[in-house]
Amino acid sequence: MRRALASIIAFLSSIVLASALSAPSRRATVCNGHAELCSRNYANVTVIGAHDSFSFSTDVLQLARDQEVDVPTQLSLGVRLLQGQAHVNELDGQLHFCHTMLTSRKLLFDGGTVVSYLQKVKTFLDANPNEVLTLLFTNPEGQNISTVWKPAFDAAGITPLAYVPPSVPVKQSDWPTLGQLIDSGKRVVVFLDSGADTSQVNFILPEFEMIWETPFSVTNASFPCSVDRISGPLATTDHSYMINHSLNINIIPIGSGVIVSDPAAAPTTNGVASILANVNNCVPLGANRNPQFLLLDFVNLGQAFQAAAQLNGLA
Ligand SMILES: *[C@@H]1O[C@H](CO)[C@@H](O)[C@H](O)[C@H]1NC(C)=O
Ligand SMILES: *[C@@H]1O[C@H](CO)[C@@H](O)[C@H](O)[C@H]1NC(C)=O
Ligand SMILES: *[C@@H]1O[C@H](CO)[C@@H](O)[C@H](O)[C@H]1NC(C)=O
Ligand SMILES: CC(=O)N[C@H]1CO[C@H](CO)[C@@H](O)[C@@H]1O
Repeated sequence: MRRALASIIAFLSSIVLASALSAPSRRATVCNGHAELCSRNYANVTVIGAHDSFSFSTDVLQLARDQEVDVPTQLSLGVRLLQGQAHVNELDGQLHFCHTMLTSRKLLFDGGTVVSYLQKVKTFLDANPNEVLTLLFTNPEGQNISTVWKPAFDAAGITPLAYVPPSVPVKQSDWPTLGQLIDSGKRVVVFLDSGADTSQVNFILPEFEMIWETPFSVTNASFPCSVDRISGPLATTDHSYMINHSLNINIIPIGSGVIVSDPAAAPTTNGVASILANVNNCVPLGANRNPQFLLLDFVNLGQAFQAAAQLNGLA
């Protein structure tokens, strides 16, 4: 009896010991859908971004839309960068995703509050623990990052998931791997195009100090490449980069005009050939590396995810 008890105790303690020893092996084995990506530097993976992710509509008469499917659907398709620009709405005093004619030559579209948008993003992150996501927001009004932007991330529960680099700017080669970001639980990388100051809010990173962009509002289907926006002390080659691969048409060609994204062209624009041609135009400017981000309209049309897989050597 006593011997039986002793062997039961020995057996139980071996289980406890085994599980204690196996605890550190809780390492992600699949990252953003692929085992091969776990050991890749965050900035060395090409991902599809949804331009104006908030401005989705299936209504063809809604000229101000840039997407057809909602943010959860964009994410389920494989989008891993969400872009949007935000303004404080005069009616409710809240930060809303929207675009306005005044700041971007685009028609008005109210995408709801930033908090409600980020709550949907949080739902996705909770359900998909092995995914690294980039949020790239535009702050045309220069809204305060401590008093306006950060509270939105706090309210949605994103702040604890946001990656805080040891110092800023981070060189392209110095980012952690996707596996490291996932294992540390800090798997959301947040950039703001203007107004970021990491001495005030440590996880809202200044975009152009680390990422350069090609021109936006492109109306030339050949997508000539140039370094359009960049800043900070790092060399161009130490930045990663984003191509704005969306094609617009000018519907009011007077003055600077009013452009709308062209859904009829999207299947071609988002096809492998058009994307790879744009990438090839840019690679010589990007230290012979592929772009980290391909920012697209109408992400559900075309074969963008196939193009990204090819660029990542996965297809
Ligand atoms: C990742 O690194 C490989 C090898 O240097 C390179 O061919 C590829 O273009 C890089 N991709 C990005 C997005 O940096
Ligand atoms: C944002 O608000 C904080 C707190 O009121 C203030 O200390 C900071 O200077 C403001 N930042 C800017 C850029 O105005
Ligand atoms: C479009 O881009 C191509 C490739 O750079 C260039 O040759 C052409 O002149 C551009 N067209 C216009 C109308 O700017
Ligand atoms: C017209 C338009 O929406 N342009 C956007 C292109 O994407 C960049 C992303 O950083 C935005 O800053 C621009 O506003």
